[in-house]
This record gives sequence, structure tokens and C-alpha cells, in this order.
Amino acid sequence: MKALVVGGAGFVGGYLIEHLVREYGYDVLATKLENEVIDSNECEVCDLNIMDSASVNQVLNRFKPDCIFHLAAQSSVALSWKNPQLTVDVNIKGTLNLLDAVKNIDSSARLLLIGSGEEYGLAVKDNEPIDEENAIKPGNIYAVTKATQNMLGGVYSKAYGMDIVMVRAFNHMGPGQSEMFVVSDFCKQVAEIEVGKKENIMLVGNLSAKRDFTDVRDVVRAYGLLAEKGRTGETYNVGSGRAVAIQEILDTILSMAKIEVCVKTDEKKLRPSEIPMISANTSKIRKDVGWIAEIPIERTIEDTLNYWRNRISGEVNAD
Ligand code: A2R
Ligand code: GDD
Repeated sequence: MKALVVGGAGFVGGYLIEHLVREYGYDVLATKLENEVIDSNECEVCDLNIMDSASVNQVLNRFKPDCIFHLAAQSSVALSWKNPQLTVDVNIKGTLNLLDAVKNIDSSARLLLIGSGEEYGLAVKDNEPIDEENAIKPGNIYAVTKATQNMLGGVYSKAYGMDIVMVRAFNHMGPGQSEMFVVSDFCKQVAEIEVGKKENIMLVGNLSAKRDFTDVRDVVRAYGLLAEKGRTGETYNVGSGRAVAIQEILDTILSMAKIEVCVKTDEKKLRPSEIPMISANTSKIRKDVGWIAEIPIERTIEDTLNYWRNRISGEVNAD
């Protein structure tokens, strides 16, 4: 089985490549942007900017994958407020380039489009986990682009008989994630404060929002199972099914800190608009492919904090 991982240098990409090779023995080609690095001897690597439709066609024609995991994106909600043009270009036009390339070469490859729990946005009601049958009501620019991706996937699947599975991934976390995202951001700050690399003030944004967090190692397990057993043309939630307040995440991280940390709200981290709570009903993925998130949130947080401690102490020693 030949799997193409588009956006393979990102956070999920690294874990997914390893999972596909070790768990399934897939032959993997991972794509990255020119300035990125994929540090793996388990797969073939090539440069690909999904905005360049000719190159997308070329890569597909050459590799002829059986399965494509589309991870490439501008993946930050916060950045989508600051750079809506880039977010729309990459997440919508880039996805369209991939869909058209698969269609044009008449490929029967299964395509997994990785969307977001953010697509539901304001449709989430009464603090209840939301399922795939609900209407969506995206509440930010990133969410609009991912909702569009999902709709394009549905249309291409129906109209052209393409084998497309759409995913709505809720928040993921784990060692190696960019500090643009909340768990990594908080862990990095604690690790810097512990070694005196940063003054003892931890800057935070909105702590009242509730989100549904899953360990990246569980997330890639879901993607592998969906590629193997997901129903074509369907959308699947990938999440833990439990909403946790960002305040609770912060408290857990602070309880693991080696020193007492001062916390301060940074106005710049507050967003123009915020969905109060988003959490996944995961009945469908459990029923169809037998997936359920397994890794407890405390373990992921501890692993992420230790990742940053190692990285920061390495940097401090190198100075
Ligand atoms: O933005 P960068 O330099 O970190 O590169 C990202 C890359 N990417 C692109 N790849 C090809 N052509 C482009 N025009 C392009 N623009 C950005 O996609 C990054 O290496 C990768 C996405 O990985 P992350 O940002 O680390 O996201 P993560 O957490 O791996 O999420 C995977 C998927 C994304 O579609 C999210 O929107 C969704 O799961 O939640
Ligand atoms: N990044 C960040 N930094 N977020 C903070 C902070 C902070 O200091 N303080 C509070 N937050 C809050 C944000 O306002 C948001 O409500 C929540 O923490 C999570 O923020 P992020 O980690 O930036 O993720 P996101 O929810 O905006 O988006 C992530 O999850 C989506 C799925 O739900 C990304 O991984 C998306 O790619 C993904 O689709």
C-alpha cells in the first residue's frame, strides 16, 4: 500500500509517517515545503507547495498513491484572524488543487481530508458533545476554510465518485507541537521559567474556553483506521468526547511545575471572537472503525512538559 502524506513536516505528519510505516508497513512518500525538514529514514520525502497545482499533479502522477492523507494547512485559528488571505489560499485553494489532481489523473486513491472540530463553532449547544449530523456554524476564518474543505470533499465524492473520507479533528496535543497552540505554549513557558530563561510571568489568553483534547498518538491511530475501514463519502469526528476548560489545562501544567509560577493575561492572546465550548460526539468513529482515544490528558501534558524541558535545557547548555 502506497500512502502519500501531504504536509508531512507538520506536527501530526511526523507521528503519522511513523505510525503508517510501523503499524501497517505502508510505503510512504511525505511532502514538505522547501524550507522544512522531515527527519525520517522511514519514508521518501519530496518538496511540494499545494498552491502549485502543476507540482501537485506531478507528485501524484509519479507516486500513484493508494491513499492520501491531506494534512497541509494554515492550521492556527489565531493566525487566521491575522492572515485571512493566507488561510483561505492554502486551506481552500490548496485543497482544491489536490482534489482536482486526484480527479484529473483518474486516481482511485482514498483521500483523507483533515478538517476541524472548529467547523461546528456556534452550532455547539448546551455544553453537549456534537455529532456529525449537526449543522455547522463556523465562528472564525480558519473554521470557515475547513468547513469549505469538508463541503468540497462531499461534492467531489458524490459528483465524481471519488473515494474521500472527511475528518473533523478536535484539538490535538503532544511532544513536538508548535508553541502556537495552547498546551505547548504553556509547557514551553513553564520550562523556560524553571531554568530562569524567562521572567516568572506566564502569559495566557482566554482561560474560560472549553476544548476537546486528544493525544497526537491517538489521533494518528484514528487516521490509520479511517484510511483502512472508514466509509467513503462520510465525515468522522476525531476527539476525546470530553470538554476541558483551558483553566483546567493550566492548573494541571502548573501542578507539575518545579516552582510557583505567576500567571498574567496577555490582551494580545485574546481573539476577536471565541466559541465557548467545543467537544466531539465520537459514537460514529467508535462504531465504524472501533477507535476511541486512550491516552489520559495528564500523561500527554507531562510528556509535552518534559519535551520542552529537554529542549530548553539543551538550548541553555549550548549557549
Ligand atoms: O506553515 P508551516 O510552514 O508550518 O507548514 C505547514 C504545511 N503547509 C503547507 N504545505 C504545503 N503547501 C502549503 N502551501 C502549505 N502551507 C502550510 O502544512 C505544516 O508543515 C503542515 C501542517 O502542519 P501543522 O501546521 O503542524 O498542523 P498539524 O497540527 O500537523 O495538523 C494537521 C492537520 C491540519 O490540516 C490542521 O488544520 C488539522 O490537522 O487540524
Ligand atoms: N494558543 C493559545 N495560547 N491559546 C490559548 C492561550 C494561549 O496562551 N490561552 C488560552 N488559549 C485558548 C484559545 O483562546 C482557545 O480557546 C484554546 O486555548 C485552544 O487554542 P489553540 O491551542 O490555539 O487551538 P485552537 O482551538 O484555536 O485550534 C486547534 O484546534 C483545532 C480543533 O479544535 C488547532 O490545532 C486547529 O488546527 C484545530 O483544527
